[in-house]
Amino acid sequence: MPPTAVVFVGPAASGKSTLTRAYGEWLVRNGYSVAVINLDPAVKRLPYKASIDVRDLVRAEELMEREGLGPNGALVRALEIAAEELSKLLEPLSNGLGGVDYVLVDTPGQMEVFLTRDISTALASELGKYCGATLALFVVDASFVGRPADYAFTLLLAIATQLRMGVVTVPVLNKVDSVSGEALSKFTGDLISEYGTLAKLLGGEGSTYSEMLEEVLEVIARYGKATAVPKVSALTGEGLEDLHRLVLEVRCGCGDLT
Ligand SMILES: Nc1nc2c(ncn2[C@@H]2O[C@H](COP(=O)(O)OP(=O)(O)OP(=O)(O)O)[C@@H](O)[C@H]2O)c(=O)[nH]1
Ligand SMILES: [Mg+2]
Repeated sequence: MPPTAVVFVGPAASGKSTLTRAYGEWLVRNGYSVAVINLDPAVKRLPYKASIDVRDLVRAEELMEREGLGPNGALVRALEIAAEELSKLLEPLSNGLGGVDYVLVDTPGQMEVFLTRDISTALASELGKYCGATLALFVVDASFVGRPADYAFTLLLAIATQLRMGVVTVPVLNKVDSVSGEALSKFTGDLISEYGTLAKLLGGEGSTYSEMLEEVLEVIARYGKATAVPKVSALTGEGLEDLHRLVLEVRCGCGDLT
């Protein structure tokens, strides 16, 4: 059976790489075989062993020296090179990386660079060739649920990711270990079941920005996948079972929007 691909996308430092490792280890502990792909050409140290590593092709740091680029310019250039060479880089997927059940893909911290360049669409297309289903997990820092306007904005980014990559993208709240239960009790992050709560919280903020987001919320609810948002900790392993349940649910339901 072809593998299921899970792509970790999200704002800088939300825990994509740590969660990639934690979910990968959880899968292995539960009897699945897993391969991890690193697509961040700027990362220095990875918390997991990558089966495919974009840094074997290009490193942002080397481009800074060789081409005299700044950190962002080097990342843009590195991702351009990676997009051109992506089918070669991902060639080991053609035999399912030796028949693994899951392929986990870790993406760069500068999410907007990743999403606005060819690499994101090229990735979805390459994964689509070799994987039975592809979905994206949009990793959000759990402290955001205590800031309704910020949280609604990140949900919008998750929808933008879905639109851009053409694969179902669902939010995941990470770092719940560092958020108090009280903060999560007002609003748990589930947009569909708690649509009214989030809309009310936004309305209560009373700024033009939050009013605007309240309207945007309707769009998010229309296009977002109606799933419960898993609350996980990549550090303690809390909630990974719920995350896996979500992955299975999305895989059964669709996988690909193209
Ligand atoms: N408390 C807590 N910290 C976490 C958790 N997951 C990640 N972190 C920490 O958050 C920081 C960023 O984690 P990364 O996994 O590097 O995040 P990332 O999204 O891959 O970061 P970039 O690739 O640089 O955008 C690190 O210090 C992690 O140890 C978590 O579940 N709980
Ligand atoms: Mg990372």
